[in-house]
Amino acid sequence: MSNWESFSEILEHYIPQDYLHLINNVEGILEKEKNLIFIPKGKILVVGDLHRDLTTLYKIITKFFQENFDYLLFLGDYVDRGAKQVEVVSYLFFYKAKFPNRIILIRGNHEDPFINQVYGFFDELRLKFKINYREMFKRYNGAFSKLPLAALTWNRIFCVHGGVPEGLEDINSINSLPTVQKCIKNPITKQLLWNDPHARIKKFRGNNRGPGTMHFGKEAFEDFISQNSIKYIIRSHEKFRNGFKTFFDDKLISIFSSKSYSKHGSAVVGVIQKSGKVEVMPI
Ligand SMILES: [Mn+2]
Repeated sequence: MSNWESFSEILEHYIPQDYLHLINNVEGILEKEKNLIFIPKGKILVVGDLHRDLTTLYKIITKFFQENFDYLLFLGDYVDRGAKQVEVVSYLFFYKAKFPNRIILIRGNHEDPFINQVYGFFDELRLKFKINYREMFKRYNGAFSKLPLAALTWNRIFCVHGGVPEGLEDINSINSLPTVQKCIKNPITKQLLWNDPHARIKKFRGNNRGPGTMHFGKEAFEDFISQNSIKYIIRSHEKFRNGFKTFFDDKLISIFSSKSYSKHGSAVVGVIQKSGKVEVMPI
């Protein structure tokens, strides 16, 4: 059952109050979710960075319904870097409001006003809403600030936008990190959303993405997964040649689901089967 076409028509007639109503609904749902959200047993479709790629999002939603997935997990970075950002967020919020337990949205480093004021979202809101744009910017970022920071599946697959943070031993302590942070300031939260894997380092090293961001190596990764009995980590945040790359004996899978960056870009999704098997496939 896909409401894709019907929602396209509805969205064409949206007025600012309708957008605010949708934001309110989703905020109410997000307020009840934990920072580390648990996904029960089922077939899960995992999506990496979207960055306003509405065409790929359409394919993802179609796949989710046609292939009878139980859960649809998005790893963040919904906005910035081009047009159709409001549309992408509206679709995500529409489905989140409709299927709150099956659609899971976690936070990326672009779901932060400090970043999305500069990389495109603020400008798109200004063009689209003309007078109410400052209010819309505040309200969208208010909802983004309530997004969970990571997800853990029934079979111990840890899903996060960035990666392993230095200074976090027990993943359950993610639930005690401050919630409703408008700008991402907490050092652990920042690293969860910003860190990148690195094949040639052991533990942690500074990352040129900016202050407080790190690269994590194989030892850091293995300590983290063994302490928390994690089988795999699925993350996003970086674009690779074929849309994905694996690290650390294929136990870390990095996926990217946006074709916004180039005409010939590859986008992939991750699939976690009910058997526990993990696959990456083009979308
Ligand atoms: Mn990112």
